[in-house]
Amino acid sequence: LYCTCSTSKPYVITTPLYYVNAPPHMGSAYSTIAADSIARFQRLMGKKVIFITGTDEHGEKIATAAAACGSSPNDHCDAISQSYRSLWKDLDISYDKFIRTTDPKHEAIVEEFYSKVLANGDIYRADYEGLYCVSCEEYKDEKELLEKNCCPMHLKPRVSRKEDNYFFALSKYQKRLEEILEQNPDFVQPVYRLNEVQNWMKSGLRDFSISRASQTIYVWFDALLGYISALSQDQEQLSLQTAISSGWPASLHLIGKDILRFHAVYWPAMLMSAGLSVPKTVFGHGFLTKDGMKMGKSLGNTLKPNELVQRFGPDAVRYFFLREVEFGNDGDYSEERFINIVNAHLANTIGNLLNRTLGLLKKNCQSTLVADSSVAAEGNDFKDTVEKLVEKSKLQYESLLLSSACESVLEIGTAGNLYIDGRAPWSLFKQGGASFDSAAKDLVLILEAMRIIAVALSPVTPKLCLGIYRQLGYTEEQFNAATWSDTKWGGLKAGQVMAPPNPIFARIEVVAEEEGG
Ligand code: ME8
Repeated sequence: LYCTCSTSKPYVITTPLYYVNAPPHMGSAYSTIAADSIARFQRLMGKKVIFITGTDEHGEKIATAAAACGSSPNDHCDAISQSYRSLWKDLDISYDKFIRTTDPKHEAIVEEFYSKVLANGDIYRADYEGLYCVSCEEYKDEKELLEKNCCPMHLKPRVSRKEDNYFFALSKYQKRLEEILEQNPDFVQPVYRLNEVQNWMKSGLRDFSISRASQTIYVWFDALLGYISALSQDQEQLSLQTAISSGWPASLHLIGKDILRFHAVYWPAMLMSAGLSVPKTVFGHGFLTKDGMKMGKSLGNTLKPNELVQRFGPDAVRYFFLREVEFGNDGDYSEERFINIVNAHLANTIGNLLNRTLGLLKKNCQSTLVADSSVAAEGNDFKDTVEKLVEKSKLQYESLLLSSACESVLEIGTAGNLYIDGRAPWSLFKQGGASFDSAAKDLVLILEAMRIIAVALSPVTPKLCLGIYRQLGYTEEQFNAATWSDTKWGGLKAGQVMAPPNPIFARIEVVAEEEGG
């Protein structure tokens, strides 16, 4: 059942399907930004990528949220779902499919799947009594309780429920799940999340309720299937089979650690029951915190991503969270740190290096390269440094070490700054003769390094990288057609004309607050 993916199979990557109980916050944006950078990297690697995101529109808290703002559930869902789409646009999210779980096509897939699981004898009816957390949409064990019946995640009391339910026979899959985890150490990542799942499984899997006898299908059972129905969305024939032939199983489910067990345990068991392959990898990232508290819709302490984007632009937001948070771990947001990092890395290390190099090129070489970058690099170890760093970043992207990948690419910029400062081409130009010629070659080296940065950092900061490419005399089409093979040294050629200097990334200026203001 475990997929050994062939090269022709698309790389299918998913974000969680977000609840529409409230507009997106920085936590929702974080998962999606990370997924987008991975999708973009895989496209650079030549993969056909299917990047799935969307909204989860069932469940009690959504109905409650709609009622609270006086809208009908449909209008409420339409409006919030749309706010996700528009944030994704503002953040340059290159998704391929946006699935809404209220889509009738999705509902048809859920029915087909349900009947397969039913036919397999994995659904039975029984009474159930327990404590339910509406925010998690999950029954909780006594041992998971804080005092006063509170859910530790949402700090809200759980409600006692007794219902006639349909259950999914999860316990039947204990052994097979253990085998998957053992045989595929990459199935749950990072490794400390795999340990969490294994520990959780040790206490024995309990069957879970998938529907109240009187009601619709349990939100989680329904929502997870969104990943599959997204794949058959545009197919003429709507069925599990078309979804599968369109790319199932997923290569990577990217989720927050809060919903790890649904993805790493419930979901593979459901898939096995229906006779489908399990995903290749489930990656559980950490939480963004603000003042040390998980940022979340239920807690109301959110950072508004659209405000951040408006103030600082998409690249700064994408870069900060991917570079600053070690992918997998929690990370804290502070405005001061945000501004410092973005200024130091994007405005100084990259932007300023490009700008001063283009300034020198304009002044001394009419903005034209004097040599092929491969020729200019002869007998110079700067090229080796760049090649090593870019190779390192590739391996890091492949291993989902996104922060390290950013770091390696930035090191190319740091090496460029060191090189230019050491060589001081501005004085060599003044000396004339052979010194002038070697200074002109130095500029070619730096600009070639900038070209490589533009390709290698494009999964993280696409707009900024397009800006670099343009200044190096390329078109947007050429940028869009770039692949990872373009990180190879030797792209810039003699005679190529660069744009005049024009800062590609404006430093964020901190406006000192007025006394008392
Ligand atoms: O759970 N830091 O939807 P959801 C980082 N509908 N990421 C965070 C975060 C934070 N503070 N808060 C939330 C659901 N997230 C279900 C999913 S999937 C078939 C159904 C991210 O709107 C994180 O990825 O509550 C988390 O898993 C996701 O938002 C949950 O979004």
